[in-house]
Amino acid sequence: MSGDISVQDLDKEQASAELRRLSALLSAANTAYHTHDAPEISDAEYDALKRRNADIEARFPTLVSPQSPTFQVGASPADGFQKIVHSVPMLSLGNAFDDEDVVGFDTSVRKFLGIPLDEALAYTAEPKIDGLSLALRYEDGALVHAATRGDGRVGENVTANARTITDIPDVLVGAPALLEVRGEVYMSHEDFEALNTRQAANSEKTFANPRNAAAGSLRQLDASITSSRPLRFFAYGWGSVSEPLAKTQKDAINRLNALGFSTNPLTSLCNSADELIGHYRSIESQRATLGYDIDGVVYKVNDLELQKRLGFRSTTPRWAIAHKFPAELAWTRLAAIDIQVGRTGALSPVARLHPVTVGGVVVSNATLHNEDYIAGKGASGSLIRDGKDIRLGDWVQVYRAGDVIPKVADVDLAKRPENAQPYVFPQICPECHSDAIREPGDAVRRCTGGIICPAQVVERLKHFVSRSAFDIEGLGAKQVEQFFLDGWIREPADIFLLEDRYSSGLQQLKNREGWGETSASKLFEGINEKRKIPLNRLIFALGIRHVGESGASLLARNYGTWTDFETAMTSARIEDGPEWETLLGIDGVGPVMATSLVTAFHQEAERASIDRLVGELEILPVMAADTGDSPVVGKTVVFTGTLEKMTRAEAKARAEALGAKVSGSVSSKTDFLVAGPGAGSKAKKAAELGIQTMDEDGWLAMIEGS
Ligand code: I6G
Repeated sequence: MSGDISVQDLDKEQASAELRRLSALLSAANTAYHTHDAPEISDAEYDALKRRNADIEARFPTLVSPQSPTFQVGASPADGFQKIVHSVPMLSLGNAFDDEDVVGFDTSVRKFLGIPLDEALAYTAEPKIDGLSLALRYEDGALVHAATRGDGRVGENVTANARTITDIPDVLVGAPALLEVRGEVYMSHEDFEALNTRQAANSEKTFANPRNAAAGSLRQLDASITSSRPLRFFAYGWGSVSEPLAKTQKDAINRLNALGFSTNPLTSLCNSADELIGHYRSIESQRATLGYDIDGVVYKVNDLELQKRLGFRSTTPRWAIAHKFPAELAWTRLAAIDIQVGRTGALSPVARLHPVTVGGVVVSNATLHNEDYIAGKGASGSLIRDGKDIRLGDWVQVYRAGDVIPKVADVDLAKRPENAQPYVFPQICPECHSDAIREPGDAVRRCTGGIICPAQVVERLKHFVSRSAFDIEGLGAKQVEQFFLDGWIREPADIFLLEDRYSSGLQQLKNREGWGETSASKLFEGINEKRKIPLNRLIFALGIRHVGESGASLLARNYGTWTDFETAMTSARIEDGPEWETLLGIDGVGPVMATSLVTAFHQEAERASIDRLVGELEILPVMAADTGDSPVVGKTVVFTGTLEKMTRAEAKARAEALGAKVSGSVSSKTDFLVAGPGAGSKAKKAAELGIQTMDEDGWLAMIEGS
C-alpha cells in the first residue's frame, strides 16, 4: 500500500471512493478467511487496511456508513482500539461524602453566584450508576461514533460495540444536527449473575462485579462478544451540541428521553441542600432493590445558564457533585505490613490481608497511611480509633469507597493474639538502606537516599510515563520497571535515547522476551510522538513534591514557556527577591509548593537530569484554550475592593477562562488592577507603578463579547 495517498491528503470525494475500495478488499478478505478458511492476505495487511479505513472515517465522520467494515463482527481483531479525541473533555465529578459536604456544595455554588441561602435554587438529583461512561456522537441523527471516557481527553473508539447495545439508538429523529450524548453503560444484577454462570460453565473468566463485567464486555476488540453480553445504557448528559437541548438540566434529560434514550426514573428536582439529602436517603433506601449497582447520587444545578456561569475547575464542574454512599466494610486478619517507597521517598505502610470480599471485590491489600496511623495517632497527635494501635495478627476492619485504595478503619482488641507486639516502623529505607527521617511537622517518614534509592528512581520514572504526564504508548509502569532493572533507563532522558542506543546495537530490545521488531519500533514511535510536549505536562512529569496536575497547569499558564519558567525557578531564592514574590503572587501557589519548586531547581543532580531531558524535547508553550481574541489573554490582573456585579470567585474564574492570569498582589508584572469600592493599598501601589486601573464596569466592558 506504499502507493496509497496519505489520509491527510485525501479530499472528501477521494475519501469516499477509498472507503468503498477498502470495504470491498476487507469484505473479500473476510470471506476468504471466515467462509473458505483460506486467507488471501496476511494479518498485518488486513490490520493495515482496517486501520486506514478507520483513519479515513475518523477524518470524515459523515462518510461512516452502517455497512462500514468498522462495524463488521467476526473479523480478525485489530491490535487495540482507535483513539477518539473528545470534542468537549469528559470530566469527572467532585465528591461529597456526608451531609456536611452537600451543604458545603450548595453554599459554594450560592457564594460563587451570589445567591442568598433564603432564595430558591433548583438542583437535579439522580442515582450515580456504577458502570462506565460513554460518549455517543450523532450527526444529522445518525450515530457516527462512540467513545469511552479514557483519560477524559482521548477515549477509545468502541463504536461497533456500542451499536450492539439495545438501549443505544442508531438513529434519532428530531435531534440537533450535532448531538453528543453522554451516559453510563452498566449491567443489571440479574444479567450479571446469568453471565457469570455461563462463563463458569464454559470454563471462562468470571467477573468480580457488574461494573467489571460491563467494562470487560464493552471493551472487546471483537464486537460479536459485546453483542452477546447484556449491556444497558442510561443517558445523563451531553457534550458538543449544535443547538441547546433545553434551558434546564431536567428538561434536557427529558428531551434525551423523548429522543429514545433511557434516562433514570429516579431523577428528581430539589430546591435546597435539605431536599437533596432527603432524595439521597430515599434513593439509598431503594438501593438494594433497584436491580443494578449505584454508588451515590449526582446533584446538578438545574438552570443551564447558571451552569455556564459556574464553569469548571481544572478537572471537575463547579455545578455538579457526586454524593457517594458510605464505604463498604469487612473484617479480616492482618498478615503483614510491607513498606513501599514512593517517588518522593515517602515510606508508605501497606497492610497485607487475608483476602476478604468488600462490596463484591476481593481485597488483600490496604493502605495504613503512615507510622502515626498504625500507632493510633492522627494529625497533631490527636488519638484515632480511641488510640488503639495496629499489630500483626490483629483483626482489622477494612473499607473501600468507590475505586479508591482500601483502607484499614478499625481494630478488634478482643481478638488480638496474646503475643502481638507493637509495630516498629523502620528508620532505615528497606530499599536502599539510607536513613529514613521525619521532618518536624511531616506525618511521613522519608528515605534520604534520593537518586541512589532504586525505589524512588523507579517510582519517579513510572510517574513520568503516567497518563497525566508523558503517557507514552507502549511504555507503562511494567515496562519502565523492566528497563530500569536492565539498566537501560535510569532517568527520563534515557527514554528518549533508547532508540539511538538500540539502532547502534548498544541495547538489543528485539532479542528480549516479549519484544519483537514490530513492538520495538512501535515503542520508539510512541516515544518520539511525545518529544513534543505541552509545558504543563512536562512540569507535572518532573514529579516535584507538592506540584500536582493542577499546580503544574497553573505554573504553565502563568509562565507560558519553558524558558520563562526555568529562568524564574533558577533565579528565585526562597523567601527572597522579586522572583519569589512573583511565584507566590500566583493565585494557588503557596509557600510549600514554591519552596519545593525552587529547591528542586537548585539541586545540582536533579537540575542536570532536567537539563538532559529538556535537551531531548520540544516544549510547547501553554496558551489558555478557547480565548478567542480576548484583550486579556496572557495579561495579569489583580482584583481588589468589593465587586458588585459578581462574586470574586466568578470574576477570577471568568478572567482565567479568557486566558488572563489572576494574581493576589500588585507588582511590576501586573497589567490591570480592577478596583471596587474599598480598595486600599493595592490601588495605591498600582498608581505608583503606573498600572492601568479600572472599576468593575470598565473591566466588564473590556471583556464583553469575549
Ligand atoms: O460520571 C458521571 C456520572 C453521572 C458524570 C455525571 C453523571 O451525571 C448523572 N455528570 C457529569 C456532568 C459528569 N460525570 C462530568
